Amino acid sequence: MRIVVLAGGIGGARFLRGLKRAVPDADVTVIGNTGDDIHLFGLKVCPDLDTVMYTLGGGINEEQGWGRTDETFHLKEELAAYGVGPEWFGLGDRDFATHIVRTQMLGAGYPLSAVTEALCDRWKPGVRLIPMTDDRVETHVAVEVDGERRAIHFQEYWVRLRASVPAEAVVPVGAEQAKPAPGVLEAIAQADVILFPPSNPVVSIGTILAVPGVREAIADAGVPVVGLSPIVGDAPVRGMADKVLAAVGVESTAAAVAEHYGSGLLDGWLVDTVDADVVERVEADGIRCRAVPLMMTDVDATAQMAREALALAEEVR
Ligand code: GDP
Ligand code: FO1
Ligand code: CA
Repeated sequence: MRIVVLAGGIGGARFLRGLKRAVPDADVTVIGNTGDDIHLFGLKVCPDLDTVMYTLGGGINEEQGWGRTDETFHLKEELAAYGVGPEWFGLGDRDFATHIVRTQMLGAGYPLSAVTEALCDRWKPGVRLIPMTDDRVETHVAVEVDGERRAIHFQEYWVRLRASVPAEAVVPVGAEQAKPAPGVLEAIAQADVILFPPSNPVVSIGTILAVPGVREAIADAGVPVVGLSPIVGDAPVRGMADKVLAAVGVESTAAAVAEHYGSGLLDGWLVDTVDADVVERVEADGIRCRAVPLMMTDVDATAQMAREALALAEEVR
């Protein structure tokens, strides 16, 4: 079975670990969000791609959900001693190596998709991980600071400000001109099923869908498209998805997120059992909906979520 998954960072990566446990023989292609990417210290950092790669490859810091296990921060401290920041972004020594290799290969002319493949040669995530695009896309967030509206990098909003001010708009800068990376549209066209893991609907999956051709390819693939809600009990399970959902005028409920994707894109939607009351509303919108446990407490529980998603896909096929 060929499965295509659109993934952000933690939510996408943890779901993929469960999916691999549930269907070890499946041929899984992951289309990764690159809107969170940031250039720091002359290096290109791709948080969501790395989170997927490290999580599936066994190198992730489990508690944190991003960055490397067994990490140290000597390089960051040395840079800080020179007054070189930003001090608010925690790049560890082990993680730095990934960004150095990536930046070196990009400098030598390799596209990000080829670089990602090379990095995965080491980590062996057991899926084919493709960035959504080889072109530069950077999510910016419009905020009001001291009565003035300005756009800041998504990482500055998320990490430095901890989403503490309202996001007035979320813009994937460069997306309109971006082309899907090689293999993205092909994987979608050849998929047997397409899954939206419980990733951020705006800054993870929304950004991938903003790359011209991707949304259309999914809608035209003629195979079941099934999503899992990242919103449980009217709040994100972790992170600040509610802040960026508000920026696009979507309330933080499992039903509203399904409606935001819409029946033109989604065939099936899983909500958590605590949100069972919204099943009828989602189905009235033309999206088949089931309420099942959606907390990724461990890999077995997550594998069960993946099985439920695939079962729903068969129901709507
Ligand atoms: P990020 O790029 O690291 O923010 O990760 P993603 O975009 O892939 O996923 C973030 C989303 O995952 C958040 O909106 C969370 O609500 C959601 N999430 C995290 N853990 C769980 C979980 O156990 N269950 C569900 N349903 N959602 C989760
Ligand atoms: N998240 C933080 O909250 N603080 C950090 O200092 C931080 C550093 C960092 C370094 C590399 C990396 O791949 C991810 C990192 N993240 C950090 C996570 C990341 O900022 C966000 O969680 C995602 O981009 C949101 O999807
Ligand atoms: Ca992300």
